Amino acid sequence: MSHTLAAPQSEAAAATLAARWTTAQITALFDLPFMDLVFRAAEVHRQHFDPNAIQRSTLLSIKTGGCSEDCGYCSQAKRYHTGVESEELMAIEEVVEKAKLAKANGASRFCMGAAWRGPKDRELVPVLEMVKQVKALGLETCVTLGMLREGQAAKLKEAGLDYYNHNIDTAPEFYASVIGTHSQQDRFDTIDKVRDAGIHVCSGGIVGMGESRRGRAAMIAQLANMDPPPESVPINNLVAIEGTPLADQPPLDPFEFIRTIAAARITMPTSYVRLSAGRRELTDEGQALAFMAGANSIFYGDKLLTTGNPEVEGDEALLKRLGLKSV
Ligand code: SAM
Ligand code: DTB
Ligand code: SF4
Repeated sequence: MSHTLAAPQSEAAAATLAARWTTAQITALFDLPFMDLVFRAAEVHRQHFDPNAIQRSTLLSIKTGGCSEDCGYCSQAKRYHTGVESEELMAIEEVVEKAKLAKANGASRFCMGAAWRGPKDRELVPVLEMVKQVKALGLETCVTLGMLREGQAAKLKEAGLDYYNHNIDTAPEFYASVIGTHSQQDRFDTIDKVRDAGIHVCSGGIVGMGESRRGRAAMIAQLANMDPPPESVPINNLVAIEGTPLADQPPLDPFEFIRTIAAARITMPTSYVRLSAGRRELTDEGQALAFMAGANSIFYGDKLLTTGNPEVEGDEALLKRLGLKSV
């Protein structure tokens, strides 16, 4: 595997990159008093980033519903009755129009998601064109299409793809209780293909699916121990969707969600940590705490894939109230 994206600049950087986090060490971070944990995360954040800057990506579902997989949280799995209808791949022109709008609203990256187990080669062709045209608008490009076959990552790179999102979703030992139609190893294999093609990796997971604190720590350890860690790490709080097996999952304590963000920040100091799904369920004060704990990117736009996100106007106002600027 080649690691061209984060070639160590010095011996010290090499040592940091090679450092492996154990689940026990990360559990110990989670176990810290909340204020100590957030303070530590904020210190790490300030060493590597401007703490008053937030990166904004806009998401678009380019192919909604009808997915063959059984991910227990997902509204788009065709086997669950969630009310999400299966749609065809969106027309290229429509995608480009949405990307123009996202840019006008202040997004720096445009992320296109498809409810596929993975694209067939012929399905990838129009997506490559979308990537090309969105990139030509001066936006960073990101796609999340599921598992990739040999050669597909190289084609995406050639089209101008900057980031590929592929989450490891949860702790290795918890994975099979949430997803049965593919394994976590399949996810790692796709991440390797993405990295080998020289595309930036966006990988994170979901909390609040009934995993233990140790499970959350184990998921963070898997991400932090990637060599190099993902450049972008989305931390999603489960959006419990009616019709899915996780519909009745009780909500996670928001402080535990923020602890997960802090642990991601401490263990992946140079990665963007994205406060992802579940932001609508946080108060403005909760979001400010998450930014303090090291989150420095958000999904921006009224919709995620099938569920809501905070309204653009509200986000603009919040960023202004907090004196946060855009990257
Ligand atoms: N099908 C592709 C895949 O599975 O990678 C791309 C789309 S999939 C919806 C992208 C990610 O969204 C999932 O890996 C999961 O982390 C997140 N996600 C999906 N449904 C969610 C939910 N209800 N709550 C929180 N995160 C969710
Ligand atoms: C990620 O980690 N979160 C986004 C994006 N990557 C593709 C998706 C969140 C989906 C939330 C549920 C929905 O809207 O369907
Ligand atoms: Fe399909 Fe992705 Fe949803 Fe899993 S998370 S059911 S692979 S769309």
